[in-house]
Amino acid sequence: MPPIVAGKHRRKVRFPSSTSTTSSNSTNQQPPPTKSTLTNQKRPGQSRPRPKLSSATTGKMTSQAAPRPGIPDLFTQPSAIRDPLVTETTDLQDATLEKCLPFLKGISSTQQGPFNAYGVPALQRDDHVAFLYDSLEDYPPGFVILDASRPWMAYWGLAGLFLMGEDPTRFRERLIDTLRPAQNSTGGFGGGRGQISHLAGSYAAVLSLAIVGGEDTYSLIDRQAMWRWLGRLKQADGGFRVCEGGEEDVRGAYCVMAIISLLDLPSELPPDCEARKAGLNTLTDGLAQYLSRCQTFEGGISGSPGVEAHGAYAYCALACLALLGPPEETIVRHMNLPLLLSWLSSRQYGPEGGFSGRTNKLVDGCYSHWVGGCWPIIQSALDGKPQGSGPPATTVGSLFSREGLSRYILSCCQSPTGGLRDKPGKHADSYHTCYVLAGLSAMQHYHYRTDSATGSNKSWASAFTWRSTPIREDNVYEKSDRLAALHPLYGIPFPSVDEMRLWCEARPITP
Ligand code: FPP
Ligand code: K
Ligand code: ZN
Repeated sequence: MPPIVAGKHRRKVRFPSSTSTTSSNSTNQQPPPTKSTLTNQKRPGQSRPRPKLSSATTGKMTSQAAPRPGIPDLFTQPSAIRDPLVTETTDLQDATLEKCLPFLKGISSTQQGPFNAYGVPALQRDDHVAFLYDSLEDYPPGFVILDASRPWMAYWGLAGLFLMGEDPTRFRERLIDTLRPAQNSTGGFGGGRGQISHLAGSYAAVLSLAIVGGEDTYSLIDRQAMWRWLGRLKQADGGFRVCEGGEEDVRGAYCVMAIISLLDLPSELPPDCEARKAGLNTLTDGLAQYLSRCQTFEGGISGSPGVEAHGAYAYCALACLALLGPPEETIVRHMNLPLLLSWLSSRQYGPEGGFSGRTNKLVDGCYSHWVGGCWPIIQSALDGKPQGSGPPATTVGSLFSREGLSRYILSCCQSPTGGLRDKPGKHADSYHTCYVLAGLSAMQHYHYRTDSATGSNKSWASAFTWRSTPIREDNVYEKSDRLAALHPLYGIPFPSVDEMRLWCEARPITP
């Protein structure tokens, strides 16, 4: 993803009747941390053993000021287990830890409070809401690269605002004006006017339109042309290219399944498409097998067969499998679950509490969604066939530390000028703001499936059985920091999923 920074050029644009409540003007009572020093200023030779974390080393590596009360040592002390080999990777990890520790301890001078009894700072609601509204306004010429990401900018802004309790439907007219010229008569949406259709842009466009909702909005989408275009992206090996002539990867697979299930497009391949010549009949033929080939020796899931496992692709693949059918069938059948659990669990780091995207890389706030979003799907797969209209009577429970991730998000990912970020030292952007908030929301909710689905089309039934309920116990954040819930497979509000689906079901496309 290109970095999207709406920093100093931001315009303060607010709607008059914002529903957000808290204002953030508390003081940081702790003295600023001592200036941090890194043990490894120069990179030692690859073969040199990495210094043990004796208390002296720990003292040098981590700022020595005492943490705020209420924070367990697990989140303020470097991990006891260290790779003994010094490499560029371990240096970067040490430097990242050094940057994060004052934030985890709640003693960085750039953190705003108030801090609660768990030593966790409040969500700076007003600042993040202002940042998101600004992200939907004009950009100066230097941001021209964003012209190819108009549907994404809309999605991140609208989903983020919904999570924060704002009303995204007020953007309905503006969204239609923005997306109408981005749609191509040959099917799908490009990043903006005059750009070829791309699955990522089309996915973001459909999700944004679903969020703002309404008759005019839904009818903007040429569903017949969309279906024909998707047929042209289908490949003989079961996967999808992201655009005509473009690369084939797991993003494509997920975006197509999200689009056809929300828009109730026919599962059959259009009569004239290439994939039919390879013996395929439906858009879903061979897809689960393709995803299965993307699971790597580590247990994670890669963008395409044979490359490195990554959290963002893992989410795409698992959400795609959960759209294809009940996850206790599709995921269990097509993934090695024990190996996947091992890799997914390894994505959460201590003491940071946040997730990394891949082995030997760093925590990043956006993986709160990409990796954090895998967990409810896995949990549901392990809970098995839904039994009633409410949450299952027994559940495997949380398979990761909700507390750790909540701490990382609230302590390390809030930019002092509004918006959320990858990690301390990085700028906020609307991509990270959206996905960090989505991760925090997922921490605050329990997502499960029921035995009844919205709509009548049985081929996508499982996708429409998800519900959510707030988790009330074991929280380290305040009531006022609660966010709205998103559908775990689509990343949009539950009612947006149901309304778009029902509207489309009532207007079937004839193949
Ligand atoms: C690595 O970046 C990132 C990737 C290889 C994947 C990015 C993909 C997404 C964010 C998901 C796209 C999903 C859809 C639905 C279109 P990096 O090397 O900068 O970061 P890292 O060090 O954390 O791996
Ligand atoms: K990253
Ligand atoms: Zn990121």
